[in-house]
Amino acid sequence: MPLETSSRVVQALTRRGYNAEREAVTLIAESETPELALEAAIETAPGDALVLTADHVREALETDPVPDPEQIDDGTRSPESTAATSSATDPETDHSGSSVSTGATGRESPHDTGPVPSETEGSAVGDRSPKTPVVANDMTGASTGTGAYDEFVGVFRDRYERLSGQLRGRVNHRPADSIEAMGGGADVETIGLVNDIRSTASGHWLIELEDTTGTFPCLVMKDRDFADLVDELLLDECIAVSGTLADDAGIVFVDAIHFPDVPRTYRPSTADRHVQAALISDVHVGSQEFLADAWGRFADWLHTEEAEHVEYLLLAGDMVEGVGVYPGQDEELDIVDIYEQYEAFSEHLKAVPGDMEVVMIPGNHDAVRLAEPQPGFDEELREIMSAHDPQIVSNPAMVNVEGVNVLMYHGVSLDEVIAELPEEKASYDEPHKAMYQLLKKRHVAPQFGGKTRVAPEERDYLVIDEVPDVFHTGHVHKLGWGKYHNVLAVNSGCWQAQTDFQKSVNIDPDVAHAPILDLDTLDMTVRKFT
Ligand code: D5M
Ligand code: FE
Ligand code: ZN
Repeated sequence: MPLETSSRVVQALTRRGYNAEREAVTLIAESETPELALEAAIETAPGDALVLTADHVREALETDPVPDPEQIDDGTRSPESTAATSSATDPETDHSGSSVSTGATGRESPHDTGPVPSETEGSAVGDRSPKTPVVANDMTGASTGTGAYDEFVGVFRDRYERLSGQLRGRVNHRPADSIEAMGGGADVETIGLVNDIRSTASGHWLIELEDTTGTFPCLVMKDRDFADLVDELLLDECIAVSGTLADDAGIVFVDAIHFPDVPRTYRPSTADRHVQAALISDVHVGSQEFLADAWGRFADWLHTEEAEHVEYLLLAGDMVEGVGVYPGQDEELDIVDIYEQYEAFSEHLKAVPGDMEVVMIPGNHDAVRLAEPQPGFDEELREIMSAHDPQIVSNPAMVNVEGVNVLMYHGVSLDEVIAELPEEKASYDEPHKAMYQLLKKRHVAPQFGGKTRVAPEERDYLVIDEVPDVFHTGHVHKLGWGKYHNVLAVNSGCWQAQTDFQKSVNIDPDVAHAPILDLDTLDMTVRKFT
């Protein structure tokens, strides 16, 4: 099988039991003889390596007769270059639900859009030939947590180790228990999880950072130009500070705050053919408010020629309304039995063309444990939804679609980010901005113990190890998208009209929109099926 595309390289590596850094994949795919480069890189990697790194590949390419990929300038992307890609725009570009109220808009898309007449139903279009997406970070079937206290300690240790690892290249970390010994006036850099944030009597900010050795207090003076970053902080996220130790060596005066973040020069990978994915969430079948007609129009449209390139359907949770999710929910249920809800959902899914690849993760209304990471659906539910042979994976999961890494996460923590941060940094009207915060913190649910329930596992599956090319969430039932450091963040609205409950808490959902993503350009078009 030729390995000229990133997705094929990923597939070939996965078959051999390797995860790979994205840069490693790119280096292999762009080398003149990818098959040889792949073999050589595997030879170079230590026998017990689980992850093939870019360094392994470079070493292999240097020692092997395979040409150095940097010598091959075929005009395509080169991982070392920091120049903007053709589709890169400002580091942050935003769109939210209100901008599509008159029908669909696209970033640069000329498409005319709107409801599609249903007489097109069933009309055959050109063959789709999607490849099975490769999923990393799926913890389905791998749950080991029992909820014991020491497991929580372990998962936080893992969070700290992995996120501090992302910051270590930028700061020279001094462990909390050895800072004092540096003596007053010393320059200090340290990395920790935010343990406490307090304002002092004079309006400054006292941030307590915790690492594996202890805690240390850090003071951000209110008049510093970066003081507003304190508004962005959530408890338990991992940050670094640099500053000066006070004369008594008891506190660090902060000069800069660093987040793990996404590099500004990040260059997303793209598909090497024109192919599209529909990014959907929050279908809520079983609710009286489920918009069956709109879903039908969407499914019909997928059968039309216009949609022939839409080969993937990514569903980011809340397939069904569930039972007992909030008080009084039974009053609004159309289907009261959870299994019957999934049977009905499966019928609606059957309306989607059978030659599309479907990937789904659970949400908080689905019949899996509420605590995150949530494993993919159990056998009984898989059986019910088997018609499309969907890939059913955990929440969150990193799904590689045609070489594009899509981080799928249902989005319960967005409620928390929106509640905690100032309006301009995260709001229900601009849910993608809340997503930017998660990318910046490199964690899908930073704050522990609030709205988001977290189950302790051997590792913190909620850490964003690898920068995704696309970040796809739902949950807040609002449409919004934009780019953060070239990563496309999409929150995909819902297929459920406003419930009485939502009315009571003032949630005005964006319904029946289908964000359609061009995997070759990462441009997006939103289609409306109301
Ligand atoms: O969530 C849809 C939206 O409604 C999401 O932003 C959370 C919000 N929601 C849901 N339940 C509650 C409660 N009990 N209090 C406050 N806000 C809530 P979904 O997951 O579809 O229910
Ligand atoms: Fe929902
Ligand atoms: Zn939800």
